[in-house]
Amino acid sequence: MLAAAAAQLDLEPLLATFQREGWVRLGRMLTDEGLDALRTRADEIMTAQVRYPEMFFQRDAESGRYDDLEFGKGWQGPSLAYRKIEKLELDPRFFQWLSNPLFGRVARTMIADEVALYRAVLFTKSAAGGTALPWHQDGGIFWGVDRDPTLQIWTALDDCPVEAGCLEVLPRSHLGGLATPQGGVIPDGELARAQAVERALALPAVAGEVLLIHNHVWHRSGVNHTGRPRRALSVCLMSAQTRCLRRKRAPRQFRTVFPG
Ligand SMILES: O=C(O)CCC(=O)C(=O)O
Repeated sequence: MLAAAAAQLDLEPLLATFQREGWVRLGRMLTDEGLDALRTRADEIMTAQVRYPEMFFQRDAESGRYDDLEFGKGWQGPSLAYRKIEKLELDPRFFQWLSNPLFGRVARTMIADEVALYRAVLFTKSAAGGTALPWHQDGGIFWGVDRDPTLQIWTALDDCPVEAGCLEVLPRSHLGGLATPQGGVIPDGELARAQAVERALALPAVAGEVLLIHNHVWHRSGVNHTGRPRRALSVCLMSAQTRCLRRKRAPRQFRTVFPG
């Protein structure tokens, strides 16, 4: 699935840009065959032709508004209108992609020799539009771990121009740490102070393109106006030493993706 160019990629300047800006493009790294395999599997998972009972599903809000999302419903029957599917690592094809040697090289250079998976999520916006995702950071108390992960590797499974609801970031915002101890959605007051809307940088991507996104960089995505699906896989990697702080249920065990 991995493009031959991946082996030649000089990571040093790219990772320096990532540390400075909070994001960087690695280029088109998923082959056409890989794209086909992952798109087909994404549809099979959403339409229940392939089932993993432990996967987490969340459907789009009919209105396209994040505030109208219904939480705690999970699987609601076959549909291409799911906005978020978690635990993609359960699927061998998705696992093959997220454990590819390029991601291993990036993660080992940036994090540690032994690397575990926090989450592998499919963010989809259906041809009908999907749901807007507000400005947020991926970390904080809400994530329930003893240290904040910093590396998310995002792969476009479809062309993702501005009108499809591409990712948008506020460059360098990761340098300020978390906006709130809880993490997650950024409060309006912080957004206004940082002039986030005025300074937002759109990151349109072509299918197969890979971006690194720092967990703390403020990011968001809009609704999809293209009439075609817009799907992307986001993989969060971290040190295998990371421990779950959850108390209400048994602590999560994180799967090692790149052994030491
Ligand atoms: O692809 C998207 O719309 C959202 C991605 C995202 O928030 C993430 O990767 O953390």
